[in-house]
Amino acid sequence: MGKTKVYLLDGGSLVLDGFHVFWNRGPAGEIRFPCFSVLVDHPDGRFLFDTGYDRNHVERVLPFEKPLQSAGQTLTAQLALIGLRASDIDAIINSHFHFDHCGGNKLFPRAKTICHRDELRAARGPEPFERLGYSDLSFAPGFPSPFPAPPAEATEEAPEETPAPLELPAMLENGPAGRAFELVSGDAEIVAGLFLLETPGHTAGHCSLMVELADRPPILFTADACYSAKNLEMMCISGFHRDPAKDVRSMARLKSLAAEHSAELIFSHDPESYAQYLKAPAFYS
Ligand code: 5PN
Ligand code: ZN
Ligand code: ZN
Repeated sequence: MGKTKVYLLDGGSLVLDGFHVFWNRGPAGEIRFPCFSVLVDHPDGRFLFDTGYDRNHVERVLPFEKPLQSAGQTLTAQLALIGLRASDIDAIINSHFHFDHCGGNKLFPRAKTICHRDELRAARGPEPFERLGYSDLSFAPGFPSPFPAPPAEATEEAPEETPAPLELPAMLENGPAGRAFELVSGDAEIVAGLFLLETPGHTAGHCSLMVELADRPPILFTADACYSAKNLEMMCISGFHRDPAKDVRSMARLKSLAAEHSAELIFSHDPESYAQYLKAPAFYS
């Protein structure tokens, strides 16, 4: 049986103010940080953890984040680096549905989408202050979006004011617009040695991912429960959060999980650490 391989797929970078990266601490000023996706090539399937941002979406809806994404940093080009096509991906696992983590989901119509049950609900009906974060709903074409992609021909009707309650049974059967969703709650072992771990607070259903490997300690992908090593050092959460107290507890959970499993933390948006990580076509195994 093959060994699990983990690839970081570079997705370019964005800019935020220091007060958004380090909530209520700053200092102010632009911070450019990386965005990436993770391919877990496991004996039981190929899993993509997050799918980065869609450059067109960010240029249209959040141009102030100054997206830099070359042709070589698209998800399609990154997969090609390791000889893969979209149809080779069996499942997407989303840490959460902020636009910089689900922008590429639509490229994988054949893959099922695995996420926390609470996260799908949150994306379906975000709080007003979460709308920009959840602005790219292209992963679930049935969801009403205040930022609809420009229609191909005719203008679509205006989005509903208040989203109707989520019909979970219908969604579990079909997924939004025919996509297959697998909703988890609680910590879950997706396949042997691949753990989706609840780290809520940044968003309602945020999760981190731990991957066990044959020849090295496990890797714990924090996703946005901890942007960077500096955030962890300072126990300082990002300025985007559903529940700041839960977000801080999740950061503490990541710290204790890393200690308990001797895991290596890989942070979601850390310019300094990212320079040290292996990037595809290189891999961790
Ligand atoms: C990178 C980034 N930019 C803006 C937002 C937001 O409004 O909620 C989350 C988020 C981001 O991750
Ligand atoms: Zn986020
Ligand atoms: Zn993010």
